[in-house]
Parts: sequence; structure tokens; C-alpha cells
Amino acid sequence: KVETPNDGKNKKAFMFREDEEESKVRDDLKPKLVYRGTDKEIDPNDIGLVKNAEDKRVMDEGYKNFAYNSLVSKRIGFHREINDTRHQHCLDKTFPENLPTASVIICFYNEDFYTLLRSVFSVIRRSPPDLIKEIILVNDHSDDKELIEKVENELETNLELSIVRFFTPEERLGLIRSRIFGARKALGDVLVFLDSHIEANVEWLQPLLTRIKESRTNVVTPVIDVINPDNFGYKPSPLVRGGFNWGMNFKWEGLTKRVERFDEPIPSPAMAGGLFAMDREYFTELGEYDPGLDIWGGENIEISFRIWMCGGRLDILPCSRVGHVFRKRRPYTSTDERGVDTQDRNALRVARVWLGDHIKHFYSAITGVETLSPGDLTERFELKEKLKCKDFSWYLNYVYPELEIPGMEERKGAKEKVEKLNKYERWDQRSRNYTRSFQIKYAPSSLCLEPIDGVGSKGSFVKLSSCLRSKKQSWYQTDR
Ligand code: UD2
Ligand code: MN
Repeated sequence: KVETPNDGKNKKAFMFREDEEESKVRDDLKPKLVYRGTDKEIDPNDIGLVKNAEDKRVMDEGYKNFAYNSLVSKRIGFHREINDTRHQHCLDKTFPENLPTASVIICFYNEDFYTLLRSVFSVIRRSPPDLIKEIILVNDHSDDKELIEKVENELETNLELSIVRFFTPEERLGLIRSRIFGARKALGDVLVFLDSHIEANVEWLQPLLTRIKESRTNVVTPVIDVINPDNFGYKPSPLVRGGFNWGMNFKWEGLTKRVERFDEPIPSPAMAGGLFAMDREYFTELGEYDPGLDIWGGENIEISFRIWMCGGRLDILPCSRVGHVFRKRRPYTSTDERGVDTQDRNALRVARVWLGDHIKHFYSAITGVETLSPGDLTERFELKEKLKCKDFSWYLNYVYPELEIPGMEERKGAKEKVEKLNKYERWDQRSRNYTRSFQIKYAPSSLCLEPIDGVGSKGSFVKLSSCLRSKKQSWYQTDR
């Protein structure tokens, strides 16, 4: 059949065939924008997309001064929705009436404007108004004066922020003395300390206050979820405890028991430091922080020791979640004017007061640390005496038996128990709620179903074998 010539409107370019390949070929020939150094096509909705020189400047300055992507932070702005990362065991909780009120204390040094204000807004919008007495914002002499003007201006003009009290101390205090400064201004029943690059999640505050209402010597922390410093993605953290090594460096530790209820307090030998709640008067009674600690580091271990050894307790509450921007480096120096690394010197102060004879392990962990001068420790020793605190051996036995003591092999057992538990079923991978357990029996026989590859294997074939009361033949029903 010969086709009649058409008017040219529907003419196809000669090189394309009329088939489903056509549009793909066209697409392949179009010029593409790709991310530098890759074949990955640029997503026009990419929140981090650098569109011009100003964007680039904001991003570069952000990485330099704050160690995260300020361009993304700015585009997110003052508010955003985040995933409710709580386990379902937390969801239908009710809280007692008449919870104590909270003074939220946020100290900051050189923070990005949007990151800082988003921290504040997340607290305001995700807390019941009657439970927030005030938000105390302490500017620890940030270098950028324009930032401070912007913050002050926002605080003055935005009604929603009228709950915020803003302070700039006489001089740069470092994060530890800044927190003491903030705590002394506070009027609420409970102090809630937060870093300045966080986002509080749904119902984060009530579990903390509830636990403190039960006992004023309960000190609690939320689970610290992870905000990615490059794209501000918000991810849940697994349930873990806080611990440390002999260098007095904080680290996360596996749990000692299988989690059955995901809403129960998890006793923690140490806190990460940035996010916790404590009865205000108890904080004072227990000796606030050691004001001899400079800029950054060690105060979290010190206060954890004091809490446990001097009559209190420290728990992580899985139903309270707050995200924190975990950065790859600290964007400010923590060396003091003498050129001493404050982290090491702080650790030395803590070790001298609290480790007793065990200090020898600290000395071998950080070479040369004993040559630093820790400054006057009299008041901290007196405090320990006055509060009738227990000693480090007690703490090792009752609170942190998993800390390995060099040369003491018999303590290895506790640590191995934790490791074995994690191997069998890692706490962070147990996301389901186990509702029933049973065996599967082939009724006419005494044979039961078990995986050929053994307990915990994925994708294994199954076989029938003599019924035994064994893990291999335990099958679980989960709620999803
Ligand atoms: C962790 C803690 C942090 C603190 C530190 C040990 C978490 C999530 N963070 O380190 O709170 O306990 O360990 O000391 O557990 N800041 C000041 N003045 C300064 C320096 C810092 O106010 O001179 C502020 C800073 O803006 C931030 C907070 O103190 O809001 C903590 O500092 P960081 O975020 O650099 O510490 P981080 O999270 O690495
Ligand atoms: Mn931080």
C-alpha cells in the first residue's frame, strides 16, 4: 500500500524508528546535567543542589564553620516533619498529670542560623506548652556577630519564640561552664540539656519528665537519632547503652539482655553528654559540673560517674527520641591558651577524682597524660566525700562489669556474654515484636521442622528431624 503524502506536520526524523524504543533513544541523546565526576543525573528537586555562586558560598562556609551542609539546612528552614522513630510499644502511652516543668538549656558556639532555630522550634512544636517553662539559649561568644543579630531579631519579632530567654555570658565559657551558667538561670523543675543542632521528635519530653517524677534521682536521656551532616536525612538509632574505654572516651555498647519490651528504660553506665534531663535541684545538689573542665570533653563521663556512684541512676528512654547532627569533625579547636588539648586535660581531672587505683589503666591508655597539670581538684574531692560516693570498684562491679580491666581475665566473661547475645540476634536488627513461639510438628510422627543451615540463617532450606526442645526448632510469630 502506498501512503498518501501528508502535510508534513507528523513527519518523523528519519533516524528514528516507530517503536517503543523511540522515546528512550531520544532521551539518551538529550544533553544531561550530571553531578560532578559522576554519571548520576542531577535531580532538580535535590535539596542540596547548588544552583549558583551564592549557594556554593553558603555550602562551603557551612562545611568550614559548622562541619555540615548549611545550604541544605537553610532550605529546610525553621520546621520540617521527621519520621516518628519510636517503636510501636511506645505509641499508645499515657503520661501522668502534673508532670514537672522543664527548662530546656541549649548552649551554642558558632551554629548555623537555621540549624539553631530549627532545634528551638522543634522543642516548642513537639512539646506540650504547659510543660515548657522556658528555653534558655546561651550564646557562648560565637564569632559571627551578624548571626547573633539575626537570632536576637528573630527572638524579638517572632511571637512563637517568646518562651526563649537569650543570654551571652561575659566571656567564652566552653560548653561545660556554659551549661552551668544556663542551669543557674533556670526556673523550671527539671533541666533538659540539648545540643544546638538537634530536632526533637514526637512526644520526646513526656517520657523524660515522667521518669524523673517517679524519682528525683533518676537521670535520663533520649535515644539520640542520627541526622546526616551532608543531607540532613533523619534516621533512627538502634537501642544501645553508653560506655567508655580507659582513655575516658565515650563509646556505644551492646545491651546485656535481649529486649522484650521496647519501651523500658535501659540502664546506661555513661551518657553521650549532649542530651539529658535531670531534676534541677538534684543537679545542684550533686555538684553541677566540674567547672574546672574547659571547652569540650570529659564532663559526660564525670557526671555519669557521679550519678551512679553518689546515689542516682542513669537510663536511656527508648520512647523519647531526639535527632542530633553527628559531624565528622569538630569545627572548632579544643586547645586552650596554653596549647593543651582540653579533652585530655579534662579526662585527667575526671580520672584523678574518680578512678582510684584504676587510674594506672588510664595512664597507660593515653601516653604522657600524667605530665599534664589537672589544676586544683580539692573541691571535687570534697564533694565526693560530702556526697558519700561509692568507689570505682563498686561501679565496675555493679554498673559496668563489661569494662575489661587489663590483666584481669576473669572479667572477660561479662563482655563475652554481651558479644554472644549480639551475635545470636543483634539488638539493632530486632525490629519486630515477637508475639508467640512454637514448634512445627509433622503430626503423624515425632518429627519437627528445623533449618538445615542452623539457627539464625537466612534463606535456609528446612528439614524434619526428631523433635527436641532446642533453639533450632523454635519458630516465632511476629506482629508484622
Ligand atoms: C558530645 C556531646 C556534647 C558534649 C561532648 C563532650 C552529644 C550528642 N554531644 O559531643 O554535648 O557532651 O560530647 O564534651 O552527646 N559549645 C559551646 N561552647 C563551646 C563549644 C561547644 O557552647 O565552647 C556547644 C556546641 O555549640 C554544641 C554543644 O556545646 O551545641 C556540644 O558541642 P558539640 O556538638 O561540638 O559536641 P559533640 O556533639 O561532638
Ligand atoms: Mn553536638
